[in-house]
Amino acid sequence: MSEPAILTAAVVGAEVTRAQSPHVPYTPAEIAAAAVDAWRAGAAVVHLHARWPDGRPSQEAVHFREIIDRIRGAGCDVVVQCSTGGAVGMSVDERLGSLVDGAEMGTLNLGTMNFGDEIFVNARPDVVRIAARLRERRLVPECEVYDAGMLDTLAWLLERGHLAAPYHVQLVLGVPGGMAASERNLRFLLEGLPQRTHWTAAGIGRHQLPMAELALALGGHVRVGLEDNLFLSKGVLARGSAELVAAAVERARRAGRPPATPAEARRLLGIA
Ligand code: KMH
Ligand code: ZN
Repeated sequence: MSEPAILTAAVVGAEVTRAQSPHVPYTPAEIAAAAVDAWRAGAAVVHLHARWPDGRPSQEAVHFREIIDRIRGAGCDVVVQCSTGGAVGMSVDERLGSLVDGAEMGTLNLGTMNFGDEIFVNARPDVVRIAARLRERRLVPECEVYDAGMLDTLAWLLERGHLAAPYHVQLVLGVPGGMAASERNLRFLLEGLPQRTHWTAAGIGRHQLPMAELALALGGHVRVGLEDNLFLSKGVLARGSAELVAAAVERARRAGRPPATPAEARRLLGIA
């Protein structure tokens, strides 16, 4: 039997806006509802950002707490992963606001890069500091890798003891300024992963579902959702992340990879 596929739903992110799609959730209630819908559609993990009610990105603890309370209040046992990436331009202190009680995983962005026309700053001391905070709070890190050199940073963090198992790796392909979303790039990154590392691939924009299919075929896990892609197919807006999760579920079943339940995802990811 093939390993179950962990489907992660990235339901809002920091960049997409209602001007681009009316389905982007903003308030804690809307974000929690999007997370619960994604779980009902088959997601085992939700990757959370928060917003102010006017749509500006927020890393405020009060917003993350409300989102998580609402998710649990709906009887939803999805794995909760909070972003420490936040939005371009935020300080590390601000970004760490998301690591509230109830979070089970936190992201760890492994390097500075062009992010569209902006710069996403993750200086190595910042990465070490965020890794330490994740360890203190007993959260499983998800290492966000956008470019090949970030795998060298991953190896450096492991060698120096800043990071230790359990950790997970997210290969984010297609951010303008990072590696493009191609099969060649994904295969190249996989060659550089430490042995026995669990990984997920996230393709940006129109690459989302093709990358999901490829990741499933190569033994990886999948991230979909409005943070990375607003469209279900060319010109057709997804009415929420749940529709993209449903599309990923279909692909997982076709690939002979049953979608993992949250309990299976916790076991695979080493979440206590
Ligand atoms: N919003 C991006 C600049 C993460 O969640 O850790 C960073 C991001 C990564 O979304
Ligand atoms: Zn994110």
